[in-house]
Amino acid sequence: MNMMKSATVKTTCPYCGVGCGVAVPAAAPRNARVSGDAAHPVNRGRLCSKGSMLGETTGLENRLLHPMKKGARIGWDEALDEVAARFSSVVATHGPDAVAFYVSGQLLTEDYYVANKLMKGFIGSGNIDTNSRLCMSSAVAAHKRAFGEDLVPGSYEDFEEADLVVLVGSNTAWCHPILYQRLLAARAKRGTRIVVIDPRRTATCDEADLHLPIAPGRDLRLFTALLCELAARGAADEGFIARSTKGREGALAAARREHRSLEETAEACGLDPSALETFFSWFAETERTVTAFSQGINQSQRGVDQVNTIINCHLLTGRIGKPGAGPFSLTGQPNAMGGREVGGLANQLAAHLEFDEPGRGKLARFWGTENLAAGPGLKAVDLFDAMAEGRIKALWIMATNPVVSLPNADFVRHALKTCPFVVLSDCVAGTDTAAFADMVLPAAAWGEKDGTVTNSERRISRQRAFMAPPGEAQPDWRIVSEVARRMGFADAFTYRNPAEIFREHAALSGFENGGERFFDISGLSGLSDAAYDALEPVRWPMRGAGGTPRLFSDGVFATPSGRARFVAPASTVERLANESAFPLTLNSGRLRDQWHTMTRTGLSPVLGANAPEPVAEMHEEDARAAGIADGGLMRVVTEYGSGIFRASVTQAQQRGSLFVPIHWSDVNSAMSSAGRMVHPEVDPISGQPAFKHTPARAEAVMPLWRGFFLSRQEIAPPGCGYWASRRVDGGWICEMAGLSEGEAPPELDLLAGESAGAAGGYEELEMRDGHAGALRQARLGNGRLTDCLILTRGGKLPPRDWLASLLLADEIDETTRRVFLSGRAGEGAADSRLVCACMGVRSDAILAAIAKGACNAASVGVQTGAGTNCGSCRSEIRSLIERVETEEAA
Ligand SMILES: Nc1nc2c(c(=O)[nH]1)N[C@H]1C(S)=C(S)[C@@H](COP(=O)(O)OP(=O)(O)OC[C@H]3O[C@@H](n4cnc5c(=O)[nH]c(N)nc54)[C@H](O)[C@@H]3O)O[C@H]1N2
Ligand SMILES: Nc1nc2c(c(=O)[nH]1)N[C@H]1C(S)=C(S)[C@@H](COP(=O)(O)OP(=O)(O)OC[C@H]3O[C@@H](n4cnc5c(=O)[nH]c(N)nc54)[C@H](O)[C@@H]3O)O[C@H]1N2
Ligand code: SF4
Ligand SMILES: [Mo]
Repeated sequence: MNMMKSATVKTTCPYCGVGCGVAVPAAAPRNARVSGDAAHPVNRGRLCSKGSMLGETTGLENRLLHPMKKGARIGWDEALDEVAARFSSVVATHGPDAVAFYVSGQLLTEDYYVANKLMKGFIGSGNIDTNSRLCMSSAVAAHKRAFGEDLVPGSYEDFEEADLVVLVGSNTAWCHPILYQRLLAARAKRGTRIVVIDPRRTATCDEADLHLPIAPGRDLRLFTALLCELAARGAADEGFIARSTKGREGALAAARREHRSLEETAEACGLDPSALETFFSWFAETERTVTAFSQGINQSQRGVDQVNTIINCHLLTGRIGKPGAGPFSLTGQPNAMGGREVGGLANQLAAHLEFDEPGRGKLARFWGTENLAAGPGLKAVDLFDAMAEGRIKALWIMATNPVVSLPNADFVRHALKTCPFVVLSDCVAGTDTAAFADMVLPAAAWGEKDGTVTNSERRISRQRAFMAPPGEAQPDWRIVSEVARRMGFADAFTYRNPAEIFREHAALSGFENGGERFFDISGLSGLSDAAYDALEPVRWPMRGAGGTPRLFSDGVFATPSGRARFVAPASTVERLANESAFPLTLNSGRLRDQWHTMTRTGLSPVLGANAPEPVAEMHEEDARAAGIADGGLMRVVTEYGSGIFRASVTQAQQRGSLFVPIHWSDVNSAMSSAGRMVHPEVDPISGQPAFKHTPARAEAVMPLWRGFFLSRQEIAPPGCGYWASRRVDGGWICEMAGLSEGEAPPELDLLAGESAGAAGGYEELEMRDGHAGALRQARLGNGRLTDCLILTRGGKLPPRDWLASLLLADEIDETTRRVFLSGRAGEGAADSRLVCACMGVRSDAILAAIAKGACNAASVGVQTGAGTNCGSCRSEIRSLIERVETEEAA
């Protein structure tokens, strides 16, 4: 009878804030393929490449299975006792503010709630901050200033019901792919205009009616000007302004001081005046306008003011709380929003209560504590500063990798070394941060734990377990509760399951809430365990039954007066021009197929194929000036650190700007970690780092030798100046280059060591050409390729795919051996790369389809399947078509 019900487990994707539903066969083995949940209102069955490949990342390959102390396995009891004892003793000796938690928008709401309750409610310090500080805190602060509470007004339907969608500082096509696909599908029907505001021409620009390649950091100026122009063009909604807002005159007066003419603003923003005029007039004339923004806005020295200027434009035009209209903060992590609901940021309390009265009093009563933190704790960057000064003596990090993701990352490493006791809870072993932890605790991972997450449109969805945690891994809420008990707070942490925690969280949201806090999900506080298990995705607020797709439709906001506030920015004066030593602006962000520090997506051969190496993008004139060649190596240098990247010289990048991906770290590369180079500048209000705008310079790097190493076994760091390794089908591949005389070219024996699985010994193949500095070595075990090394001083290297495919072959035949040794390895094999990760289609297949007459992405899709799932690769397919057309024309 229950067959249908139990045949699949429905859960939510653990990656981006779109929050797609995922369906997994019940009792599926590890690495089972997942599919989209056709019934989930967010994605209706679709998944992007990362979601589609979840099955490739749920193996045990890199899992942390046991509690470890300084590298040695210990028992759970011992580990929990020690964590509790160390934290208690620091609190007793130095006070509660000498300890801290640094947590993550990748925790489930229940985990997060318990961690926040322990620190703020019972240890009694505000020192719990989260990586959402790096991500959403500017939007949070701006929401509070404008709306009186951290509220995202709209929903995804608004993207579908809008006539103009402005995407600012958001590479939606890659970072919120399924929402982007919903937008494109709606646009095919209603002809929605899309404007993208981004210094780079990203994949998101491909479908845009207008791309404004704004100068970095000038959005404040742009939206200040927009406000003036909207007023001048008669777009103000006087009725709404009078009824529902405050402060229009002040904001407009301040804006008018900055915006004198369209030409002047265009010049300041580095934009063509006619393009700017188009944008202003489209915005002025389109009632149904959504302005969606993400890290290009938030991660800026003026992030909060920038978000408020965007909101100002929507308040002036009354385009908020209506179908197809509103400012929309795109959240990054799967539970960025849920973390804010439970008070994960150091400057707020749980359930949207503030550090004031009556907020503190209410929370203290609800939790029954006398120890509630008196005031806000340290924000992430300040927290690590305090640590370096010796003020934080015990730190617990959960579900984040700060030595990679915080700015000025080498300083973060130093701060962690200074801290006497560092605990890390992670599901993966050997992350970059683990090297700095005294104790690592094995957390249950996605698919093994139960709880809820809230997506960008305030939608609460269940994550459900479909596998047992491996080894001794435990869900985060239980680990934290156990430590709380051992610190003497047993009565407040009696939870037996996540449903109990959720009920308490839901009850708190309604506690002494006479409607002044919009965050209210008290309608869910009476869920039975079974009802919690069966919970369908629902959007808050939810006071009784049914959710709320859109806020503010009655024109009432969460401020004491019920009116929204226009906020005049402090001033739009831009940061100082870059000094001559660092004339470029270093931007950093995401690639289509990787998630942050790659601890999970890095396990997937498919996801690693589209962007196999860390690439820095730059404009051709900047490249020429620095002597940097497309495809060569380059060094990016800032005041804080440097990194080596493969250069991509591209028109997509504007002059004066560099872009690097954030995904590489010391675990998978020599020196390609963005965080080392990022300055520690933060927004003065939110404390969010300005990740997008670090002054930098670029230099050419001339390798003495180059090559790659392919192995069936995980590759240890080869110790040369440049390397980057990744998973391929059947093994690993590592790109390498020697950058200084001291780095002798490696030999296969040294790199490979003794691999397993060659009972009868190895057969070795070798070709050396001392003159050309060429070396080709391979080892075969039982006839199969186990490792191979190819090096050259100045020559060409063979296509990686051909060699990598040999790892899968059962036998390497005579012809293949001869080809390998002759140095013509893979000649004739096209250097193809994976374009469509979902359907596994490579560029050679797409080129073949184009040769057969496919002239647009749709017909390539019909012939090859490429681009027919999540669609994020269609821009790459179109560039292949364009390339062929240009070549044919030439
Ligand atoms: N594939 C993938 N998707 C993800 C993630 C991932 O790791 N991988 N992470 C998730 C998370 S946590 C987040 S926060 C989101 C982030 O999602 P996004 O914010 O869309 O991603 P980013 O690449 O960080 O930055 C967006 C864009 O801001 C632009 N930008 C830089 N400076 C400026 C500026 O001064 N003005 C303007 N207007 N734009 C500027 C950059 O060029 C970049 O294209 O993605 C989520 N989705
Ligand atoms: N230069 C630069 N830096 C940036 C950004 C940028 O644009 N540029 N963006 C910033 C932003 S927006 C973000 S959100 C951050 C993200 O940065 P991080 O949070 O540091 O990145 P992740 O790799 O997602 O780290 C999550 C960690 O949690 C672990 N994990 C996964 N699931 C669980 C779980 O259930 N429990 C536990 N305990 N652990 C788990 C993973 O293995 C991983 O080690 O990076 C920030 N840093
Ligand atoms: S868009 Fe992709 S990464 Fe984001 S939730 Fe959906 S499937 Fe996951
Ligand atoms: Mo983020």
